[in-house]
Amino acid sequence: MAGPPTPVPTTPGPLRRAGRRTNLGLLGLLLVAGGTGVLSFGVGTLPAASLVVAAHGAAGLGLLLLVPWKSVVVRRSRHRTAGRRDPVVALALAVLVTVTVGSGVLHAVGLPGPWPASGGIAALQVHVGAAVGTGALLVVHVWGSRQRPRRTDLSRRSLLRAAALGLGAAAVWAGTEAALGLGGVPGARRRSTGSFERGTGDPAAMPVTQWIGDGVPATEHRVLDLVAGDRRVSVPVADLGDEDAVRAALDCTGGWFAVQEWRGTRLDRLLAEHLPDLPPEGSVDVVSVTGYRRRLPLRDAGHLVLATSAGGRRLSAGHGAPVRLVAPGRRGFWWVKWVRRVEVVDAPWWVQPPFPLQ
Ligand code: HEM
Ligand SMILES: Nc1nc2c(c(=O)[nH]1)N[C@H]1C(S)=C(S)[C@@H](COP(=O)(O)O)O[C@H]1N2
Ligand SMILES: [Mo]
Repeated sequence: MAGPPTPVPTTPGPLRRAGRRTNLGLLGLLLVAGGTGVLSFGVGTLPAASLVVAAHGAAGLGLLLLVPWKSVVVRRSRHRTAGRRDPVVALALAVLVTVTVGSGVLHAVGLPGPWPASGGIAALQVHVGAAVGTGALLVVHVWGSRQRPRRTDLSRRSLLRAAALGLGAAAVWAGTEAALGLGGVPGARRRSTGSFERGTGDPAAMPVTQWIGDGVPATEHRVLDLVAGDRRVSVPVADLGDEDAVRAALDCTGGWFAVQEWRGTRLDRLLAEHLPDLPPEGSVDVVSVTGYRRRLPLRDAGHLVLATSAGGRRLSAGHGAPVRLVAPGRRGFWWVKWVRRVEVVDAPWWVQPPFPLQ
């Protein structure tokens, strides 16, 4: 594209200051958004979840505040060659950030999908996929940047500016939430984890959800193995009690939740009955007949239920029959379906992949 050099456009007023600080602000918001996004999948209890999800919304929406500045930075960099980034990466990054923010907002407003037109994909699935892509491209885009940390990055002025950006971002988020409420859109009714209610009190109306690619077993297994060291007890599933009931929300990271009355046997009682004198510390591996598994702290056993029914009806195959884990206060991926084995182990619960692999 040869031709006479175009003059560097002049920029009005405050936008003239666009530059390094704009880029640092964007980077900071993207890092906070990515971190709180992942964290939002890990937090299942309400006060904590509200904070994480609010911080996430603020960081994500706060990006919009910097768009006018960033466009000046981009326009200026077209007139330089030194220090220019790969324009293909930069463009792809801009597209991915736009898709990430757009799909996040689509979910929050109340169009969570899954839409038939997209092959049954939900807004949050698009969102997380685009966010992962954003993270990868961000590394490439920032790598080789000539920017090095400067002492002035921690000056009083810079910190004030960062605080102003944080406040502005929080204001955009609060304004958005208020608008959703005033508009009476479906998004106003989402839980503080961001999930929409689907099938409360009516398990049959609850979506059947797999984490990645697990499948509903063709036949029901009949025994549950309880294991600790070299002790192993096989309990017929038909003998499991139903004396323990708990009302709890199954809250899927796919963006929906349902409250049911779950009924079955509390894990601490089951273990005490069949494997007496367990040490108080350690973990339990709850393993599905499909191989899907989660490790939980043994001291939580008093809050965990091996459930055989929901809403007064026997569990359906899709929802985990003959027995599933009910883990109140934890996100859906902890609620292992089709439980075949419960094994007490010494290793701490966090010695496992943070999210299931199947
Ligand atoms: C580059 C990274 C990311 C950006 C810029 C971003 C941005 C956003 C935005 C703008 C929203 C809408 C907030 C609102 O309107 O209140 C949102 C919602 C959401 N995001 Fe992200 N996000 C990112 C990464 C992630 C990741 C990695 C996850 C999960 C692993 C995630 C999970 C969520 C969830 C669950 C919601 C719905 C929250 C709600 O309904 O208020 N995000 N995100
Ligand atoms: N064995 C097994 N258990 C599982 C899953 C899975 O894929 N396999 N998915 C988990 C996830 S992500 C959720 S949200 C809940 C969904 O339960 P439901 O299908 O009964 O609605 O089951 C959890 N238990
Ligand atoms: Mo889920």
